[in-house]
Amino acid sequence: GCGGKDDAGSGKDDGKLVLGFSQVGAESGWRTANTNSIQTAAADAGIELKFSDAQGKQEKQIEAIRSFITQKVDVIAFSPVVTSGWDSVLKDAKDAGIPVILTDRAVDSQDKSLYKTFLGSDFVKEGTEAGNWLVKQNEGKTTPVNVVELQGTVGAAPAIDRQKGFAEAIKANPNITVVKSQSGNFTRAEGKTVMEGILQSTPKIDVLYAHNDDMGLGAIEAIEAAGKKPGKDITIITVDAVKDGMTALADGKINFIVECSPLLGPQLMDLAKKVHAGETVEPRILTEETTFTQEQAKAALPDRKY
Ligand code: GYE
Repeated sequence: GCGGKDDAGSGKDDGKLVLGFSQVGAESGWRTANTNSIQTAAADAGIELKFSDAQGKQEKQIEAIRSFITQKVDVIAFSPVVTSGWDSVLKDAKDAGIPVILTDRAVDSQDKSLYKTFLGSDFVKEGTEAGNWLVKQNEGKTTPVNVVELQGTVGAAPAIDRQKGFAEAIKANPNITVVKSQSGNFTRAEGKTVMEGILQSTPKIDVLYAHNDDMGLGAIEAIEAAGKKPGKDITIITVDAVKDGMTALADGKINFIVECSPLLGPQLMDLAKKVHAGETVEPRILTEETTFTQEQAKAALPDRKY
C-alpha cells in the first residue's frame, strides 16, 4: 500500500482501509449469502476485513466491537442481533472517533449520532407485502382464515417489523386472524420443532406465515410428517427468497415469498470508504426488493445466485 516500507510493523498503515465487521451468526441461508457478499466485496474493494461471528449472542457482538475499538480499525460495521442495548458500546466507538455503519438490522438508540448510516431492508414493508398477498387471496370471502406465525429472533428488528407490517395489512379483515405466534429464531431446526408443537395444539391451520425461508422449510418438514400437504392444505408465506426457499416455491410447497436481499457487500464497502473519507452519507439506505409467486420463482430460479 501507499504506507510503504517505513510503516512495516505498525500493524495497520499499509494504506488499506480496515473494516471491523461483527456478524450475527450463521443462522440461515440468508445470513450465509450476506457473509459471502461482505467478504467478496471487501476483497474486491481492497478493504482489509476483520470478520467476527457472534453466534447469535449480543454479548459476543459487544466484545467484538470493543476489540475493534482497541485495534483502532478505521470503520466498524455490524448487524445487531437485537435492537436494544447498544448505546454504551456505540458511545465508546464514537469517542474513539471510529465511524459505525449499521448493516441489515436497526438499533433502537435515540441518539442518531452514534452511527453514520443504516443500510438494509424495510422489514415493515416486507410484512405488509406478505399480509397484502394473503388479503388478496381471500378477497370477497368471509370464512375464517387461521394463521400461524413463526417469528424470527425475539427482539430482532426483522422479527418486530415483519410482525407489525403483517398485522397492519390484515387488520381490516376480521376473518383473518393470527391464532398462534411463536419464535423459531430464524433457524430451520427451530422452525421444525416449533411447528411440530403447533400442529398438535392447533386443530385448524389455514396459513403459515414464517419470517424467513429457513423456518418455513423446517415447518414444511413438520407439516409433511403430520400427513399434510404444504402449499395445499396449509398456505405458506415466507420472507427472504434464498435458493432453497425459491425451490420450494417453484415446487408448490410454498405459495408466496417476499424478497429480502442479503447482497449488501458492495454498498457497504462503498459506504465504508465514504465515511472514512469524512463524507456525509444518507442516514438511511434502503435495499431494493421484490416478491415472488410460484410462477415467478420458476422463471427466476435458473439465475438465482444464492
Ligand atoms: O431475513 C433471516 C436472517 O436480518 C434480514 O436474518 C435478516 C434476517 C433474514 O436470519 O433469514
